[in-house]
Amino acid sequence: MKLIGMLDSPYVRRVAIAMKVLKVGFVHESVSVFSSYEQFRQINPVVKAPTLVLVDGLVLMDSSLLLSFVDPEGRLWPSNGAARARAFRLAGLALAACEKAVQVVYEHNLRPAEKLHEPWLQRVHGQLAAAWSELERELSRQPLSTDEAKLGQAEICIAVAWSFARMMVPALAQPDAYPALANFAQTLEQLPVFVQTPAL
Ligand SMILES: N[C@@H](CCC(=O)N[C@@H](CS)C(=O)NCC(=O)O)C(=O)O
Repeated sequence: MKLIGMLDSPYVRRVAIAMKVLKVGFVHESVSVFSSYEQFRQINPVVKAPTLVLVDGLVLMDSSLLLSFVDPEGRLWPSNGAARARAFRLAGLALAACEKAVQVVYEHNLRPAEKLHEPWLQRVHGQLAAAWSELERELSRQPLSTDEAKLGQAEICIAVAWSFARMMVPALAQPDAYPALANFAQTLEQLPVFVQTPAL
């Protein structure tokens, strides 16, 4: 299997880290959806990262679907009802944060400055702040394990989302405002699987 996309994408990085945790073998090809658009288009005409090319050549996309495909038993999710619901909630919040941070980056990098739509940007900033606040409250109330042996999709998503936002939109991810979240992500970033799968 080939995982296509750059690790500066939180979606690509979450899949790469999860596949390593799951010990699913893959080859990573770091192709950009922007600077290597044409090369990416040859692999997947929809140009979405991450893309997973299966051994028979079938092309899959969307990080959550890729992870469902490579982990049909859901080994990176708790099986117990309440713990499972909480993990889904946390991963959902982290994925929403990824989406909102990406939207801010696109708004600034892809749109001419005079065409920035301030009301939309303010709405996205508010949504991103809400996702961080919810995560901060959850992690303060009930901390998550930082043990590499117990890493699940929620833990991976949260750390990857925070690190992406710190890298791309640091003003919108201030550690002082979300200390539990920042500490959690910083701790996970020191685990070997995270260090071996750097965002850049
Ligand atoms: N929901 C998708 C989002 C993937 C996504 O938006 N990836 C970005 C890179 S971070 C991308 O492909 N951007 C190019 C585009 O949308 O045109 C997932 O989970 O994989």
